[in-house]
Amino acid sequence: MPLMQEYNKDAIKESIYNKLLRYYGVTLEEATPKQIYSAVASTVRDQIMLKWRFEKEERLNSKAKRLYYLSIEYLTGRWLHNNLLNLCSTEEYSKAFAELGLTLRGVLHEEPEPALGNGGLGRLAACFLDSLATLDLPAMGCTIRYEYGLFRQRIVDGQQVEIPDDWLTYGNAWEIPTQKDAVLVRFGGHVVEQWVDDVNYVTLEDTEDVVAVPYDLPIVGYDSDVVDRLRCWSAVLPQNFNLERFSNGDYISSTRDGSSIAAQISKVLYPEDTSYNGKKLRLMQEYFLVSASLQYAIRDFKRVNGDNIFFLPDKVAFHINDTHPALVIPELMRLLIDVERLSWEDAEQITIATVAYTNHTIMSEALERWPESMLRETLPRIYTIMQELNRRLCQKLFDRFPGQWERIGHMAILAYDHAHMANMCIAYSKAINGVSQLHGDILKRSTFKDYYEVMPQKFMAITNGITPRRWLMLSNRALSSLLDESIGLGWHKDLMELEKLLPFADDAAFIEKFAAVKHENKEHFMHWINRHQGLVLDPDSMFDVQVKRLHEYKRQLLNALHILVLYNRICDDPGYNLPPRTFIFGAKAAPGYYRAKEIIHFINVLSQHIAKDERASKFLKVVFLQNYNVSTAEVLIPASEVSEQLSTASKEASGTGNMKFMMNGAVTIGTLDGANVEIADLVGLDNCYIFGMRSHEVEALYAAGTYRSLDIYETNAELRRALNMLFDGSLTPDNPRMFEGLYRALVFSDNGGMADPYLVLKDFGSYQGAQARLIHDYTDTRAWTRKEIINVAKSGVFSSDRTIREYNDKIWHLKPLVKNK
Ligand code: 26Q
Repeated sequence: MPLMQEYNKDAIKESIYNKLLRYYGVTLEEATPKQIYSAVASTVRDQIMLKWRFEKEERLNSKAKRLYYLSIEYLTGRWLHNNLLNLCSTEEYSKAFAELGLTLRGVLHEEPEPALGNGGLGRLAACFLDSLATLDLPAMGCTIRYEYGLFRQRIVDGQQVEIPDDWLTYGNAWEIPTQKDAVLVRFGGHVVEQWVDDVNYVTLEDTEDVVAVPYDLPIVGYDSDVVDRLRCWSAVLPQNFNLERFSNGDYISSTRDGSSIAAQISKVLYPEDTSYNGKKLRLMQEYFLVSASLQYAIRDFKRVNGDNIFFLPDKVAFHINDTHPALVIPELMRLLIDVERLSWEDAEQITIATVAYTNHTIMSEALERWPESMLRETLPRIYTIMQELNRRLCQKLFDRFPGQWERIGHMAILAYDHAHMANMCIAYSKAINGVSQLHGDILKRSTFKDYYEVMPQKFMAITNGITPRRWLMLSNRALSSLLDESIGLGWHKDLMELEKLLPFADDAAFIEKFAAVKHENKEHFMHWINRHQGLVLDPDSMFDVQVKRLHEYKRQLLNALHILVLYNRICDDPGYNLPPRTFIFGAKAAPGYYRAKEIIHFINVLSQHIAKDERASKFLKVVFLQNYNVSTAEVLIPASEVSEQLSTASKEASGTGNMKFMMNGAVTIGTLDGANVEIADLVGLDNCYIFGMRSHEVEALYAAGTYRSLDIYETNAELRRALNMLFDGSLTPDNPRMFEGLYRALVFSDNGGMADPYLVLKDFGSYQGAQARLIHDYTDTRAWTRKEIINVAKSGVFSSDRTIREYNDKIWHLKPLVKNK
């Protein structure tokens, strides 16, 4: 990479001086930290743009097939460090910073956090882009340029408070507006059909139109010449928008047809969707993303490959990340039929050959269903296409299962007044993918069993992965250096080489070095949290971590109740003497998810309660991290020793946090769910702590309907005591019944629903047993460190490079832009 090597520290320094002067008219001494960040980012961007050209030209020359990966979320985290790393420039920049009196950490910290996602699904999309570019594969990520990302979380009086995330206030140094690729997206209106010479022409009239303007973020591959892009569409109202009325607060009549909802499309990630208008806005967001991306993709296809649309499946792949972009299917049909003038049959064939779908959940409330009336009103032409897709599908199903109306209703796209998006994705795409082996099995065996019977060849399971660039090289410099010096540099390009570490697991000198790295990372985190939340941690205590979205199925409550039981034991036993532990939680609850917020409150109350007890707090500390996000994860995960992965078996499709912890040497305590199953297989039962019901047992228990958590409450005295503390005033004397709702939901089936649906009580005893083994093992530092090393050594398979290769071999069939590298 001659280009980057020429960009040495002196050139970097000069370029930073120049940018400061030209952009802001200031010297380095006068510049604010934000200006410095921005100048630095701009120098990095200059380097990227040179490579960007290469991608453009090479893709045109080779007419390479391109992937469009559509996702309503992209949880990218900050860019500067990642771009430096992937350009192999971190070292030169660090030298330049040192001479300028700056620190890398200080500059990085100034970048606003792009939080255009919630959790695993969005982060997976970001890891995929990193791997696609690294593997030189031509790809474009597509999403929405939300002006406000996921809320920022503050904890006030122990409770979550949501603050708007105005991450674009200071601009975004990486984005490149690309007005020339703007397209029109049309909503509402009515369908007009015209027969001309036996051909049915369908048009839409009186629509409400929105302009989709793309802003591209460059995606630099690691040590690669390819720069892919993440295209973020922004919604702008066209000229007929009446600005004057809008500024007078008359939002409703400010647009031509009297509705203002379109103006909100790219305002915020997940607007509340409890109201009709909230739901409709979300539907509009999904169509906006899909329609803009597809129109552009077809335009680009023609520019590169000419007008013969029949070649589309050879040149373009659309990937649907969960059902949120499922409208790709009817929108592609619309474009092929109404615009390209293909027959239904041809359009259908092309669509199926071009589109693939990944499912990320079996939780029924997250499987998208839209009221038919809303679709008809918002997207009338799309709706008529879905009707026809449904009619043809049901006809085939009827031939196959005559008279089985219930089964057909279950498989239909439109049934019981709702559109079932997952069914459309399975029926009209070439592949449906599960995100771990277990999840893939569950989709076949249970969730989409009927479909599996009809089209088994479409079902795949490609286990998720994480990019080792961000989650090891960038976030864990200390471990990366130790790896370099012990197993060489091969792991940078092939993470399976981490296995070379195995022999070192029994090498006393290496074990010591590895433990020192962990300790250094713990101290680093300790300073970090001290700066951010004013907390003081003991770096010699065990760091035990559960960070992820807050959801009942993830069972943060299981962890918290176990801590409460430990606390009671300490209070009861004057001779208690086990290694001190710091339990760290981080989680955001969806704003409308009452129970999840209650759990956050409970964890915070528990934390304060323990902190007040001088003796107990020698052994236990509970920390709730505010506003858990990608940047926090980068500091926390390398410092972690125990990774809590407690989901009710069958509910966590894969998990990717579990992989990040493993790769950084934390030992998993978890159920046999999602990718935990594969982690346990890889490291062996001696190097992780597995507990709880298996997924088939959970399914059988639900089916039998015989579970009574009350029985467990009555028989397990320690657990009962902890549960009683939720309403007896021990934790909250001013409001004794504060958490009675939590307690009741675990023990009684108040509202006709099942008590303890996520089996917290059922798995408690087994969890407690695993915890006892774990804490016993931790006391032998050497044996424990050995487990950590084995975890790192076996984590190579979870590189998203492996995941992307599998997707490419089985589904996309893209060719690298650079050959013989
Ligand atoms: C659906 C309908 C209406 C509003 C919101 C939603 C919605 C939003 C976000 C549904 C789901 C999500 C996010 C899901 C998610 O993050 N899933 C995770 O995906 C990871 C990547 O595959 C898996 O590892 C996790 O197991 C899975 O929980």
